[in-house]
Amino acid sequence: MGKIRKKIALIFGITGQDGSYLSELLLKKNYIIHGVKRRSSSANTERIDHLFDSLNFSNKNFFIHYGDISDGTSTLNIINKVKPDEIYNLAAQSHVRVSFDVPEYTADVTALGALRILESIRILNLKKTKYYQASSSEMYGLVKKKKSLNEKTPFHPRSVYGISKVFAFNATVHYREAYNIFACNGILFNHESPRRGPTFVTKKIVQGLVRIQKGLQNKLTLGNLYAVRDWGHAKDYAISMWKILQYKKPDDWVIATNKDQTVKKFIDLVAKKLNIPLKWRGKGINEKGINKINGKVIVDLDKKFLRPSEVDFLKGDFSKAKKHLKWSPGISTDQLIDDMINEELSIY
Ligand code: NAP
Ligand code: G4F
Repeated sequence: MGKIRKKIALIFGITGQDGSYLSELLLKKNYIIHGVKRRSSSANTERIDHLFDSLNFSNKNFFIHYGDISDGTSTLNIINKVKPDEIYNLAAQSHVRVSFDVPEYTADVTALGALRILESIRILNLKKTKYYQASSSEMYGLVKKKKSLNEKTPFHPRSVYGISKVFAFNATVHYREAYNIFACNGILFNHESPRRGPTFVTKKIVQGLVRIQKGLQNKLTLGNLYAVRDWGHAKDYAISMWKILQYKKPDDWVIATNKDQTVKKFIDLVAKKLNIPLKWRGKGINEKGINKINGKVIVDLDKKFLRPSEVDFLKGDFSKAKKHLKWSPGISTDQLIDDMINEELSIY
């Protein structure tokens, strides 16, 4: 009997939160993984260092290539060299607030980066290569009614990040329709983990409150406390990415938990778990979180963390994925917060 050929996956954005969980999942599923990493002056592989020999850039089933999706030639060359069965495009300038500061760069990477990969698949005539696009609930932007959003809800992006993701979403649909490429969008709602970047709100809150509890920081300064988000665990969401590419036909899928919380509620939950006695006082930009026992300000607000236009409400209806992909979130918000807190506590 001949050996079964291992599937080959190429991951753009392998050094990010999702790239690391997806890599772990695919290695368990016996894939050969190729990942693309940008050159940086300091280490940017800490989320995947446990998966390979970082000096030699490889292990048996795991290979890292230098590349950048703002560079079409290198993107095409890597895809041509690897000829993957599956491409996961997780690479992006992924911070919404930062996209207000660097709009042109965000569009180049987040919008045109996806186009460069899709064009490479088309030019190289890779008929069997499947493509996953990391689309985002940020594309919904301004929603008319505060109800669960699904694959049919129209997009009204509120940032250049959101606009760029809408471009990449549409490019993915277009390459599927025009060139018959197995190209799919996962419309993922917010997902977090201990590996979340430190400037995203959940990680900032957990890190800040743990440090306050340990006496290492006095207060946490934030922006809009009343934005509503649907927060899942990145580990669960990596499973959905793989399932999307295994489905019998290419399609677009909402991945979410269908639960919603405000930023303020998230702070309350973390504070409670850390036994920090928190009460709220004041209104608007002067609202403050205060330690009930000693009266010290633990949380305050600064306009610099507000956005010129905000996405007020995000909650996702994942019933299509549940029905056809048999995907549901396995990790609750409560467990997500425990996971993030435990990781943070283990540092000190
Ligand atoms: P992340 O932690 O910020 O990771 C982004 C990845 O993209 C990193 O590996 C980063 O490399 C890489 N990257 C950035 N610019 C690049 C470029 N020019 N060329 C090649 N690689 C580049 O984001 P994440 O949370 O894992 O999210 C993964 C993807 O899903 C992103 O596209 C994001 O926009 C999208 N998304 C995320 C969420 C969420 O809630 N997490 C929800 C919906 C969609 P460095 O490590 O060098 O920075
Ligand atoms: O954690 P955030 O920065 O995530 P945001 O903007 O929802 O974007 C994340 O989720 C998207 C999916 O919907 C992804 F596509 C995107 O790549 C990223 O992963 O902010 C969440 C909310 C916002 O409403 C923000 O205004 O928290 C509010 N917030 C309040 N204070 C803050 C802060 N956000 C950040 N980053 N920092 C603050 O101090």
